[in-house]
Amino acid sequence: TIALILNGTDCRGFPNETILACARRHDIYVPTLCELDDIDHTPGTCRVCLVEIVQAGRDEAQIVTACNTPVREGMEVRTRSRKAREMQRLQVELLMADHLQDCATCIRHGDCELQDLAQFVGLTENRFFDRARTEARPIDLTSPAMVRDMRRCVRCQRCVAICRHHQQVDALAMEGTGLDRVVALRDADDYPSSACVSCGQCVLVCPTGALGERDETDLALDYICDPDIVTVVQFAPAVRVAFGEEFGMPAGTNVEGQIVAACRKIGIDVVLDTNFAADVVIMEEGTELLSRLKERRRPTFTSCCPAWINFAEIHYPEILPFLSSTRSPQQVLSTVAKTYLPEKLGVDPARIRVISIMPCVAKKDEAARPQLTRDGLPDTDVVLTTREFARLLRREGIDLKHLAPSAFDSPWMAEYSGAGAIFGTTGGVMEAALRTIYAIVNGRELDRIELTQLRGFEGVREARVDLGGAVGEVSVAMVHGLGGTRALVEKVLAGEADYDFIEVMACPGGCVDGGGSLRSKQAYLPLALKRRETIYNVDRAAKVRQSHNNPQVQALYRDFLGEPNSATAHHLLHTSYED
Ligand code: HC1
Ligand code: SF4
Repeated sequence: TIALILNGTDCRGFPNETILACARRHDIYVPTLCELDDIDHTPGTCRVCLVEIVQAGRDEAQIVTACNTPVREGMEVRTRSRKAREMQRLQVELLMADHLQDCATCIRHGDCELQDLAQFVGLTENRFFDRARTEARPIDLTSPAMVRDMRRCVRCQRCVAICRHHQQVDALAMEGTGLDRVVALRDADDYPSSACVSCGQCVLVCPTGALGERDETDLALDYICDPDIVTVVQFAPAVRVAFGEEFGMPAGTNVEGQIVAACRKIGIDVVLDTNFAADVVIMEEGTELLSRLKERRRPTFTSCCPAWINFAEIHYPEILPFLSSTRSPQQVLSTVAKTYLPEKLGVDPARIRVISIMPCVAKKDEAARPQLTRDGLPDTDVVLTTREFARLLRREGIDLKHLAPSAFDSPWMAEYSGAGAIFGTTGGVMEAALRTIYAIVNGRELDRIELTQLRGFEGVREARVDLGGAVGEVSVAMVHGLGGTRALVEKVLAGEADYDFIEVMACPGGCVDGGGSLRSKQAYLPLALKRRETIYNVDRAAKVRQSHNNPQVQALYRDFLGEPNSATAHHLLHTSYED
């Protein structure tokens, strides 16, 4: 090891270790902005990790960036000397020079890593701000889902790295030089013509408000406050286990009841559950899969993740015939809320607006698809990411922590099985589907409901499951994150994969860590495992654990749809894809 002095204390470093890494191991904070350890990203562009190296025999202190300077034998490093502090402050001031100054109107306000840094270095003025140059930087509003605001970008390049190396979509690139350098869409002028699939992973790692969702909280409020409109809310399986954190509750707390209470408090008329629709999806997709297996059409890919659908359409159109035609739970809920529900409620369907709360950015894209509209109007009227829903509640003066939980009270479309609940984590859709397919094939339930062989967190997992009867053993795969998805799709297209059914979730972890959920600072996906644990507990505690045993699903088929995959079900609950 290497002996050095860090802030006056003798420390040991490792060969090739940077000063930053060594300081962290010794619990010494050095400010950073561009760097993100979880994704192994150290571009050295922000230069705020400046520290002083005291040189024996020299008066002049040497200032270096801690993130890319290795420790050396006998080195003395000061992170809090006057010189180091002054240089850190100057660097943050320079970063602020071409960054909008209106923090109070930024969607990242209060949760921004640049604001934290300004506080840390004690920035009290901004001498170098160049308004004209800053305001000339582009703001891209061409996506229904995302906003790319280069007036708030600090050029950390985390977004470029996550998109290129982790998601392997490579939709982003740095363009321009010097102060005009910005993150651009690679080979495209706007989102619709770019390679971007709206997975939102770039938003999760952006330290500022440069990347975010298109905020629709005002539209939601317009509907909620309009007495002529009947507002219907649905919220995703993962939202209930990934929302309490926004209000300071421990990671993975189940706040389903508080969300129901909050919706009532802000004046939502009908609170429904996307989990219910997940059960309906299993009925449709499971039946579809069985007929495809009979026809020996394999594999079938799941179709509930909208960033995966975008990815297939943009990057691998040849794979589209293999996708299940079943709409996602979000869209199934919305369609049924505008057809079946109005009959039950006795209201004119034209008065209904569906607000959907999702841990996902791409769900906004999905809601805007022309295939998912009725008489020119979208089935899902507003999609709020989990972050926007938190913003909406704050705007209404609600702190989730102080709300007593409420129960759903709708006799339709609110009950769910444990199978519907586990959709929110990688492997969940597969497990839910196999529970029901087994029952259809064998006329009885699985002996062991929990298919633990499907669970786990590795990027790509595979299993063989004996479904008995005429179907026998099936070969399945589950992949989360688009890097692994690309590899798997290429294997399938090359005829090198032997699967019957493949579940794809574009976000690593599945929806529990979706691109629309709470942003962490200086971390990537730190909460997924806690959230997943709670989701499996929701399943364990559920009265009914298979989609086909959900009484409200049975009533929907009995009263409205007929059989799974019936003509009505096909018309309302299935879709098509475009290359
Ligand atoms: Fe998901 Fe889904 S599980 S896509 O990950 O199929 O967003 O949670 O709502 O639609 O049910 C997200 C989550 C969600 C859909 C369901
Ligand atoms: Fe890349 Fe996903 Fe961001 Fe699009 S949303 S730029 S695909 S990381």
